[in-house]
Amino acid sequence: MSRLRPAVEQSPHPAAPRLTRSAASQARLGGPGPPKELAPGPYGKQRRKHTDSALAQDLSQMRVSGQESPLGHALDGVNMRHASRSSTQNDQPAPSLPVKEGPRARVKSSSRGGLASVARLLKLGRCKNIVVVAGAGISTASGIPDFRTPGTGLYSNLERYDLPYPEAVFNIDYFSECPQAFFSLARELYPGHHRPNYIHYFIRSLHLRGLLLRVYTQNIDGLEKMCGIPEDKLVEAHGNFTTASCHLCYTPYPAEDAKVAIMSGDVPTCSFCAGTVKPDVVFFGEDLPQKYFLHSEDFPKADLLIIMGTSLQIEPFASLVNTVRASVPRLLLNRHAVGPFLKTPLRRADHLELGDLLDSVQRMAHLLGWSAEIEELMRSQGDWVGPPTQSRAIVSRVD
Ligand code: CNA
Repeated sequence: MSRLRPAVEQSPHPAAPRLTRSAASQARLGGPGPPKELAPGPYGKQRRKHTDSALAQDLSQMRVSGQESPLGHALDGVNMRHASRSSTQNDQPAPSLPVKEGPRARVKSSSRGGLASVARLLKLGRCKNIVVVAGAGISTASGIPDFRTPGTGLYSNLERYDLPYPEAVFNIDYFSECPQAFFSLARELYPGHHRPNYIHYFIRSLHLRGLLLRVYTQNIDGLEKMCGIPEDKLVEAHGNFTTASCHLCYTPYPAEDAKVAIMSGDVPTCSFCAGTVKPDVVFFGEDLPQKYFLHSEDFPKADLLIIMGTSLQIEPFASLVNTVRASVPRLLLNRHAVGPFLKTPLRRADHLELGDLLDSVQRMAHLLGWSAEIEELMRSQGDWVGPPTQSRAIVSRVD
């Protein structure tokens, strides 16, 4: 499978570089499942040591497809294990990653019936194995900014670290040099600061009705778990904060001690090699958690795919949405068209509803007659603070 996504002809932006958390994982996308050497480690995931073999090194390289790695410029002198260099664009200036999202005007949200069509399918009982693919956009209503919406706080907060591009915060070499950028993000995202919102509870509601096959999230904020979606229904593809280990020798480190150090501005260090310890959030070039490989069973089985709040920029996660059967309805709920929804004409079974995600999900719940149940669920966990018409009132923050 190609590591590159096809160029999007109608996009006004330059061809978007694609990032891969683990090219090794992508190579296995759609394959028969996890290879034996990736048996679960002590924390349910394996992190490939970069010295394993030349092949392993090659497969674990971070890719910024079609363009010079921004870090190639930004981190002169740093041993760039992961930086890749395109033979055709070596002299490009260090880019800030362009947003690969289509202009709203080009794709009409109503052109394929969007929410209403999919709600109808659900009501007809046609969708009983729903896979949800989620990104940072589902947590913005909880007060956690995403990366790509301009002018939001998360990236602004990181600006003082002079990151070459937003995702450098997840680059292991950048982390080696400047752990404080990631630790600043970690202080924001450590569970306890934010509460799940209506969108998380909508997903839980799918589960309570026996309709949720699995939710695959790129988020590391833990809000899916916090709203009550059970572990076995959840794949946190980019890891989480519940365990920690040394970024050099992978020696486990007590997660709570790491949290205390990071929250108080200290740098936790490994007692074995003195390397910097980080929470087990997946960085570029690291393998994805073992559970991620459930995708090879789940996606062929899915009878509805709901994609929410993601720019579909990070591989191998982004390509998952192309692995459902062609006849399976895919619903994109996002502010902009992304990924395969940028192509025109859309695939026959594709639906999209563009706009604020919280509003879209509330409307969908209304169409399905689920609003009262979701509100009750939220009330029972102390997360309901306002009527659905006042979208922003649902945002709750506990710190
Ligand atoms: P992203 O690249 O920032 O894209 C988010 C997408 O959601 C964009 O297309 C936005 O237009 C859209 N969006 C944001 N808010 C709304 C809204 N209210 N209504 C509708 N659409 C909205 O984030 P991705 O998840 O695609 O990128 C993957 C990275 C970002 C992951 O690896 C995460 O680890 C990382 N991240 C995680 C968090 C979190 O855990 N909450 C926050 C920020 C970044």
